[in-house]
Amino acid sequence: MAELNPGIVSSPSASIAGPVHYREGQDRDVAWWKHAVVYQIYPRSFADSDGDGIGDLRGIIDRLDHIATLGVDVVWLSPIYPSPQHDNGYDVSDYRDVDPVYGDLATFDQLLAEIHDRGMALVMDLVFNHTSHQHPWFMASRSGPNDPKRDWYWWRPPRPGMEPGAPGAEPTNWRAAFGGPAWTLDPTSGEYYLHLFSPEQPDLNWENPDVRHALYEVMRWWLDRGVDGFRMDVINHVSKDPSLPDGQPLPGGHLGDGSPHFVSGPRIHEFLQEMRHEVIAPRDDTPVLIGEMPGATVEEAVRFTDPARGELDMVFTFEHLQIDHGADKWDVKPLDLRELKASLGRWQAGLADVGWNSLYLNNHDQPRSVSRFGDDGVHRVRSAKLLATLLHLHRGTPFIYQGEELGLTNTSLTSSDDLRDIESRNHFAEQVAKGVAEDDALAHIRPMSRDNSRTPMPWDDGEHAGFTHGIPWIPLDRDHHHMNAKAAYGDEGSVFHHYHRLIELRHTDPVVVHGDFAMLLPHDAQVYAFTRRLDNTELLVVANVSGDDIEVQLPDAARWQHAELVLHNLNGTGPGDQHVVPPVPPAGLVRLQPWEAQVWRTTTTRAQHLVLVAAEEDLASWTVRTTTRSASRWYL
Ligand code: TEU
Repeated sequence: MAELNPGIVSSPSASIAGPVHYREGQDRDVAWWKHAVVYQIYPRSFADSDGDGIGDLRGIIDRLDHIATLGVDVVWLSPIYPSPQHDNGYDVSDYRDVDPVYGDLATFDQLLAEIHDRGMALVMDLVFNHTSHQHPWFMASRSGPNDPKRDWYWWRPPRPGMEPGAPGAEPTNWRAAFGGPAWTLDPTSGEYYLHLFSPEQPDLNWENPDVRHALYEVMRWWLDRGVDGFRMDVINHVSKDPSLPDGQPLPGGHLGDGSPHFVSGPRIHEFLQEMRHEVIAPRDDTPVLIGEMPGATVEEAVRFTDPARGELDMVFTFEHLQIDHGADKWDVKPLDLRELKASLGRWQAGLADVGWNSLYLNNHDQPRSVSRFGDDGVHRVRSAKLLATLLHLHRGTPFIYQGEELGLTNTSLTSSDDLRDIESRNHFAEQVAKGVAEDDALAHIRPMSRDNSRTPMPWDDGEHAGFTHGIPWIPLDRDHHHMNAKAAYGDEGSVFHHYHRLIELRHTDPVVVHGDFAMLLPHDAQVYAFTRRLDNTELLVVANVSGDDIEVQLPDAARWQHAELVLHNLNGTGPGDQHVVPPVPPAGLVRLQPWEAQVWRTTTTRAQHLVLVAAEEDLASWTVRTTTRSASRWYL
């Protein structure tokens, strides 16, 4: 095996090409990020260089070849700013520095240079809905009602006629995302401050223009340092209805759901347009703006990402990752594949003409997708590759979360001592306080805990998986003897190599970036199938999302008679080894083993197009036409 960076990281096989430079996309008139694949680093858990058990910037630099070799274009760094770490950095106490646990600004500059040297871009995480309670802005604000920064946060007296601190005296009944009321009393003034997440994360008051302009300054500061864009934390929560109405009561208590009063609030579009106008418009380069948007609908996503409106470039939908939620996220329902297809298909259709999708199944807030939607036992590798195949071949920009490319699974979470995440810890405490037995409370948390995705990256089969030479801050809880990066590099059939092939396909075949999307067989509970079409080229993706052997009857068999197999997940072979799967037979019957995914490509001539146009009516009976754009191409 070749050593790209001897002594630091052993590389995958030398046959893998380097990354495609993100500024050298095939269509220069198309936004660069439309061609891109993004890799998210959760710095705490990526690589620790100094043995304190917590990942750091030097550790990332040492492992950059892992990411570059995968072929990705953009690195997204979860927050590295100074922080008391109540929410692992999503509680920022200084927007213009690096937390000493991660390094310093000089090391950051080196990291940025090394990312750029490898032809990749860097996207920073901006947490602008709230700061840490230790941020100097909040400390000034809480110092008293007359402080000039008082109005930078949301301060309110108790409910009329109620004593500060009395049960239910909070200014609204809103529940905080991490449990309890969204208001905390400050005894100094007898007023409450708003925090949609934890009390250590007070919400900034975007109604105040000084706040907004201070935040725009932060953006300029990082852009001038050379970063290439931002992922903006819960950015659709920053505009609250200033009249602060109560929310609908939630079951079992006095708290309510305030989200209708702050999700896509009254001034959100105005704020985002102002941000682009102030920060991005005056620049010569084109930084990407990616909005994290829990609760956003596809109709809103169109407005947020319509280039003509000058707001964001793409947003993260949460809809597809809530289809397995019951009453709340902890109440897990089995996956209904039809609902997943309906949701993703709706976003594909909704953003077909205007705007752009971001595509993800994993991040630092979600359990591992192979455990959630795949089979993390005997079919772990297959199902991880299948999920990747489906996601990466939708239309939009795919996001890979660290470890996803190794097919990492959920942690086993055997003791409440292993819980690290504020949300999981709070939920555990709430359950136990209600009288639930500890084992049951843990079992309740296990499938959805955010800790599932935050365990250390396994780099090799050595002690602590090569993550640290100290004690990891969160237990390394999986079989890293065979599930690690080093093992993946040497195995052509690994999940890692499959991700590389998918990324390469995106970089070499424009149909993956630009092709129209059409969902097939929407009512089938086991098969996920769709086509992508650009001019004469069409891809067929057909996948068995189940542990059964199945047969799929392709309704339009003639179309695939001469198709070429582009990608397959059952072995380590690439396009050169097509003999392992029989070509789609003329009868159109595809046999699929458990968790098998195939990708076919066909090229049609103009004459064939005309025949297909005639058959369009028949097609409608078995496909869901999800784009209107394809119709215009169709008749060309
Ligand atoms: O998350 C926002 C968010 O609403 C969810 O992803 C959240 O983690 C989930 O609903 C909890 O069940 C963002 C960040 O990604 C997350 O890590 C932060 O904790 C949160 O904002 C607050 O900054």
